[in-house]
Amino acid sequence: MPHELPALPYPKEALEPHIDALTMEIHHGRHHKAYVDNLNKALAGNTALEAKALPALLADLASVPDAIRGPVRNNGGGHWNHSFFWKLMAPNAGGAPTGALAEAIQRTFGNLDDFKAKFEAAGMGRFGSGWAWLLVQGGKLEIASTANQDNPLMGKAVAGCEGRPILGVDVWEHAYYLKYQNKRADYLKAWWNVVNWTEVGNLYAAAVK
Ligand code: MN3
Repeated sequence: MPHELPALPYPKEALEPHIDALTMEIHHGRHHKAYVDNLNKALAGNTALEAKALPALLADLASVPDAIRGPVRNNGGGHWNHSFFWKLMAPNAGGAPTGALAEAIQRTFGNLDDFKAKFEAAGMGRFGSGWAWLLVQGGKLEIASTANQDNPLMGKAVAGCEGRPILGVDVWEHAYYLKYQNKRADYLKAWWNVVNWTEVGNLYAAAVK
């Protein structure tokens, strides 16, 4: 099987009380695992596509045969998005970005609080299921949101936005319902307490290099 479920980079209870252990266990062990399994199932027998790295596969969905394009988009997107998402969080994290990323946020959004408000609004504004993103496009920071498991790697024609994601939050109900029920706004506010700004800063540095 070409694609594998990555281990969580911390124990499932490590993000308590902001993200509860049962949510992490189900989100990683069942939802993310299902994306990986279904991606492998969709690609089975197509050795050229099986050998392709996931970002390259998502960046060129047009080259995927019609019969499996939908499953590859949904499950390949789901696999990439969640692998990315786990690394953006850490225990004892939160706080504020530093260095070049902090300066870019200030330059683009005025200050960190205004950035957070706009990012939360992108998450709140996504009807149904999807993601909110902070991405680098043409050297500049942008906030975007995508539906379902789409992401900016898929390009504007598919996902409605493009660029290199440096932060992303899952606003599917499965990401927060057990603890926050229908209160997506409360989840998004609490989520800042687990954001791994060191990782986000590294992704920013790589994206503007
Ligand atoms: Mn999810």
